[in-house]
Amino acid sequence: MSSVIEKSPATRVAPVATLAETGVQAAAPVVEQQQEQLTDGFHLVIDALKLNDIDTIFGLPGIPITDLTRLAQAEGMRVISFRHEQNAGHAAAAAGFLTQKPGICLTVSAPGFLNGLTALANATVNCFPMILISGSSEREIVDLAQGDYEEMDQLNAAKPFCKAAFRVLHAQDIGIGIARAIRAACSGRPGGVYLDLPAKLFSQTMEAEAGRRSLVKVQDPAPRQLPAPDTVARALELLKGAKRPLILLGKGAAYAQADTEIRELVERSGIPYLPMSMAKGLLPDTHVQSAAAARSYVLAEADVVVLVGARLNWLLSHGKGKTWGAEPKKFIQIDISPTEIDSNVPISAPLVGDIGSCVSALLAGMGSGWQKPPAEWTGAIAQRKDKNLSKMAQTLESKAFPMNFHGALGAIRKVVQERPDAIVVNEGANTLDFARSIVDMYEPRKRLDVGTWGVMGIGMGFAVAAAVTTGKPVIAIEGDSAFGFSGMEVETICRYQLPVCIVIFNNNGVYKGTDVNQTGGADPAPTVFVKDARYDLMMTAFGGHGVTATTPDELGRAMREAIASGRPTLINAVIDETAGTESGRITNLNPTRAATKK
Ligand code: FYN
Ligand code: ADP
Repeated sequence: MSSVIEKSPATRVAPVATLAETGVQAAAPVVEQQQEQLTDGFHLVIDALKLNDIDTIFGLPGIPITDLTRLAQAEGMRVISFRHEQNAGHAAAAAGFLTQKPGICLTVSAPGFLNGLTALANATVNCFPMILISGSSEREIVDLAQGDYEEMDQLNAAKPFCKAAFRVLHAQDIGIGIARAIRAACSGRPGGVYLDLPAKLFSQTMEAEAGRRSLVKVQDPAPRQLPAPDTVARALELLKGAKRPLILLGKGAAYAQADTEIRELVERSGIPYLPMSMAKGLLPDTHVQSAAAARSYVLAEADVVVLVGARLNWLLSHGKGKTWGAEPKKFIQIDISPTEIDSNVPISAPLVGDIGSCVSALLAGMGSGWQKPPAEWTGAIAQRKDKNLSKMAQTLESKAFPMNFHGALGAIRKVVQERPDAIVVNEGANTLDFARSIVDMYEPRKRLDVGTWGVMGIGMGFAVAAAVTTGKPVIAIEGDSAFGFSGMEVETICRYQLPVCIVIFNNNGVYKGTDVNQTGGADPAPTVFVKDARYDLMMTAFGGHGVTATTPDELGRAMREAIASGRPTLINAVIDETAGTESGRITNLNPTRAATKK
């Protein structure tokens, strides 16, 4: 164990100075007590994380974990300190998604814990492995409700929003507590885990050797789960008979890091595929079998749909209704969570297991002579794709001034095409929805966005995590409203000098900048912002590079300079304030208002 503390003995060996040196008869040398080596809660937490190859903590110092952050850094861990725990939590979750190791978010008690809870819940919903570790107040006081500093029963508050929640009261249990949290976060369906560490735990000491022995190196935290052979046969039988098959790739397929197997399944079967937003790049979006530009058509017309790490939730209209056409569908579902099967509609051929094992089993069963889908199916898709692609191409050359979404995203699209290794973070309403279909991705796990919940505020946390875990350039494509949720982390990005280029789509409001206060009163409408705000000055305020772009050429140039320099950069992209629709492409989710009173 690297971090051992020496318990200073009651007496110590005094160097015996000679009479000549001191003129005084030297005291008899004291026999040195055996120096007992101790460790403490602080060091045990750090050693347990390091033992499990966790080298980074995303957090925010404060009582009772400030010294833990200092010691962790002193012991060689990377401690990324944020301005708000929600952003640290989002960073931990994104790190989990990118690395398959649980991202660690460390917060203070009560309010800091609560700030981290949104990210913990979002990680759980999105199946990202993350551990929220929070200091907490003393059990004996909390349980008697005697009013401790930041008193809160954090363990029970966390439980509804995570896969598992644990509390450790004794130093000798820290090793097993962290091991349990790691396994809970990574095994099966990944997700968020809460670990509660009361303040008194950190200063508890124990004999160093016993402490070392109490630590647990988690063996195989996410064991492979193989599908039953009969389920593979059933799925292949169904797929063989399909006239209009479709493969639907979800973010679970991206997380699984079974990239080669997934690509082989698509290409060997010849089946068209549709990527959900965070699965983009598993195969390049320009791939001939991509049906992304014919989404409505393939969802409505497919007769057999293979779900690979994708849930039939709201993003897929729950697998029913007009999105899915009139003809009944047959679903094959690959998922590690058995209870996900039949969540919305009956699944004809469930394949329960990890995606790598399931896809490999399908490939083994397909053999080499697999019959490709009928040409009328793939031809019809190509026709619709071409129509949408050419319609889109025209909009991307827009030279409208002020810029509209398409003109700006047309410039970004070219930059990402030049730098397929860059990681794109994307949030907003119109900024999200237009970017999703305009900015092609070419490599797996290069797009991080609002995910299953459509959460605003993931931007800067995800951008920090992407830069810290990969070292690659990060392009954060941000709606001006979305950026507002985590904008203070611009200082964090500058403090760590991260290669993050933030592009803010500044159209002066949540959806657009033209709403007015119906009463004619002095207050602005609830959905508008300060007109022509200079977000770029926020970046220069902290030593980064800030610039305003009013044309696609200016935007493209500034992005290329940012990526080449590796400097934190914020580009304030001025967008026509009349552009955009309420809630982007999910306007339909807004409740319809009765006719307003005259
Ligand atoms: C897609 N499309 C394209 C392309 N890609 N056309 C041309 N070129 C390219 N590259 C077409 C696609 O075929 C569809 O047209 C259309 O563009 C939209 O495609 P998209 O965006 O993939 O699909 P859609 O219908 O929007 O998907 C539904 C959805 C999506 C719910 C999955 O809207 C979504 O993920 N929304 C997330 C919203 C969210 O969380 N927002 C946060 C809000 S918070 P057709 O096939 O002709 O239909 C505050 O507001
Ligand atoms: P999307 O929104 O992109 O469709 P979802 O988040 O809805 O993706 O679905 C992801 C699914 O992937 C979840 O049901 C989850 O259980 C599953 N999943 C995550 N990792 C794996 C894995 N390694 N193997 C199999 N299924 C996985």
